[in-house]
Amino acid sequence: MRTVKAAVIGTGFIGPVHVEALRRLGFVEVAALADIDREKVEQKAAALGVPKAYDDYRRVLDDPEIEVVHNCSPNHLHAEINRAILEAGKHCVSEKPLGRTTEETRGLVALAKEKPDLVNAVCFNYRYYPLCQHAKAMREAGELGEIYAIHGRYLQDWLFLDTDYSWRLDPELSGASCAVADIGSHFCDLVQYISGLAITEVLGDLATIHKVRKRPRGNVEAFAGKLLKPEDYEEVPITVEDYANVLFGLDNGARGMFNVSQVSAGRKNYHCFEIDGSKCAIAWNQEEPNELWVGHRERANEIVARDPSLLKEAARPYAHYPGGHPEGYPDGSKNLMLNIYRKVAGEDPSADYPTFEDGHRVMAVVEAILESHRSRQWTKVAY
Ligand code: SOE
Repeated sequence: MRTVKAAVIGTGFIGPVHVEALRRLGFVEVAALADIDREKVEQKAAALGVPKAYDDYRRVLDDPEIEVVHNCSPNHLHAEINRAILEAGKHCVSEKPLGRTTEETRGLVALAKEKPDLVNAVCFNYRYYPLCQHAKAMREAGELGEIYAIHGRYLQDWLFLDTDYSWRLDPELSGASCAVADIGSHFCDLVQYISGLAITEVLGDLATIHKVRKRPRGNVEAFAGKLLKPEDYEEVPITVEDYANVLFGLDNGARGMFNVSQVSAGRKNYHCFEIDGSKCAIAWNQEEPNELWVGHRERANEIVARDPSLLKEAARPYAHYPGGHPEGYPDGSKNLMLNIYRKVAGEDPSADYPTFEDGHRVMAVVEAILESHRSRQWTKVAY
């Protein structure tokens, strides 16, 4: 495989996750990092051993050796930077959400169509856990039967205290939704991908548990988990949700529900789904990702272990170690990056990865949930 050079824009929680995943591929060189804060980007580049540090993302786009640009900036910059990456003739790997509104994401899908030679990808990484791939392969083989219902939850606690603050709570930076867009988006993408179904209508009930939060003076990363002293913060009103319950309908008539929370004490990244089919049910939990539960009525339930020898053929390449040697979050990201870069390197023209179209479709679901909450009515998803 030829060597591909990449740059990562954004050095918060997720930028370094991309750097690590890319390095594990073996044929990708992370040539540059970019962030607006010169001191921070230089420190991160030195710590991660990345040769170039830019304090303006445009310099990445002008750098002729860089073929692929990863957009790990805060949400309000996603659309602008994604557009600029494609217009500069570089492959674009965007963090979710693709943009803050469907107006932005629709425009990006249209631009991507004009650039068929450039990869456009969105990081819905949870698809690429081996047992999620196994679940999808079970559905494709007809082993779930007709899907009746999908349910699940995505719970975290990093916004549990009123002293927890993040740019994700500022609609100017994050968009009109916090928890639904940040983590509900992953749930919706994952269950649609595994089931092969599309969410067509929603009924959302959103809540802002902490209506006033203590914003630290200075910037704080997700999961930073710092406890603050009174002199360190100022009080700010919060308008976006940190909790939501959502009912939904799917295009085969199946029913669904999920809830999301970033204020559930003790839940760190508790992302779970269950899919009920006419032949069996399946359940998976991101915090125990090496087991898939298969539920039966007329015989004993099963646990499928993440052991390559037990996985469906299509899922096997996503498991890199023998059973009993756990794989998790960094490995799912590595699997996603491998698929994207096999396409970039010309090794696999039909590689499976989430595209701008997928990012747009999930944003349409998020917007419908917000509209439903506002109108207190079931709302159709306007793709
Ligand atoms: C913060 O809620 C966050 O980092 C999300 O932004 C990620 O997408 C999710 O994987 C973990 O939690």
